[in-house]
Amino acid sequence: MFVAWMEPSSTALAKTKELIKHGRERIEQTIKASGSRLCLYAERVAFLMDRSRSPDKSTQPSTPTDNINLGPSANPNAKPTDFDFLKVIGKGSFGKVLLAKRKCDGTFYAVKVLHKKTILKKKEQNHIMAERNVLLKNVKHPFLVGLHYSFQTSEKLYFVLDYVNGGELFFHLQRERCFREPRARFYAAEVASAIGYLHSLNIIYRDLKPENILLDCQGHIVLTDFGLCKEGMEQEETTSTFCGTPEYLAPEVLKKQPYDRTVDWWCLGAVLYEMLFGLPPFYSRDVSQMYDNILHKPLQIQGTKTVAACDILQGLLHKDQKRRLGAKTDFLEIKNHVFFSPINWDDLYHKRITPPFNPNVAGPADLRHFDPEFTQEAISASITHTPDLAASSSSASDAFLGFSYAPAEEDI
Ligand code: ISQ
Repeated sequence: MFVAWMEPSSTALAKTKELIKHGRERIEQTIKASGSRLCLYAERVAFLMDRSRSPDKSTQPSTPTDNINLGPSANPNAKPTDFDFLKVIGKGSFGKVLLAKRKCDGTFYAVKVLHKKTILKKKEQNHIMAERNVLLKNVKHPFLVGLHYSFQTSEKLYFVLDYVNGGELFFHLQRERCFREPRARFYAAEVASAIGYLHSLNIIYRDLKPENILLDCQGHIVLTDFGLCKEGMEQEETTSTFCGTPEYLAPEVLKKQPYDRTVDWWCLGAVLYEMLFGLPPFYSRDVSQMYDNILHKPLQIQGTKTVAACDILQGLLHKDQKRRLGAKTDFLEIKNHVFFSPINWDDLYHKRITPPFNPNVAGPADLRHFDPEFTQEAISASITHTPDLAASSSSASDAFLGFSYAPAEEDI
């Protein structure tokens, strides 16, 4: 059964304009978030030489920090110089994610680099080492980014993760404006499966956001950036200082009220809504208006969508967390909702359902969704001999000498 809704043409025009505008804003946000600061090699050399002449604060020996327990993933033999660091592919308040190529075998990884100082300063040590920390638990799920191993220097923690190369889900969404229900259902089911698994380990994802939802080379969902330092951020992330995409924030998070696992079902609702309509729920160009909408505006569901889709969106995007879908039996309620009745959850988990879209990458090492100019430069420059100006192995600045473009030194 379908709920039909015809748009008057002027409204449709206005909506299209808004979609284009939102798309542009999203691209700008993505560029900002990826923060790829590309430094010309010559500039880099000049900078390093200049620095060696007039030492400033950045050349002072850093205060060594105690070892942090990285749990079972810790690899005591690994070090930053094992990698060529190629590009910043993600940024957060605690550090960065870099595309890196392991020198010994040429494998690409996404290496998450966290500053111990920042973590300690933000009184997050307990959180990073907390027993509930995802990276210290044996977290393994087909739709969560895989952690290969971790290591540390006196200043930084490094987490060696799968490099996922099918592109951001929302990059593909932007190109197509919105997805039909079967495609949106497939992605939402894989996201829900991952969230359900995290909840089974008592982990709340909390701030699922568009840039954390990637596609692998086959077109399956991969969630990144879950679990690190989620707790304890409330004090800093006020509505005015929050840095990132605020669209998916649940009302209770915005109000800084206690939240529970239902916060993730709100986010799932937001993802599903955006896939079906091309804009986040409660969207406004004016951020404070959007906050107000999230807190007070009833959910509007327009267009031709099935009753099942409308119902699950109303359930997931319930402002009252106690009445939200998932509040009683968590993932089971989501799984059993009629919207997901075409999904065989066992087949889904085992990746026996062919993804509705193939990102068209040849394999895990295919960097198609990667700036081709950079890739070419990196390959040709990597075989060129360059003088070693590196200061120390922990700074790992030697890792990118020899590349025409490199991430800024403080990134690695
Ligand atoms: C893996 N591949 C691509 C991007 C990523 C961003 C964050 C964490 C892991 C990632």
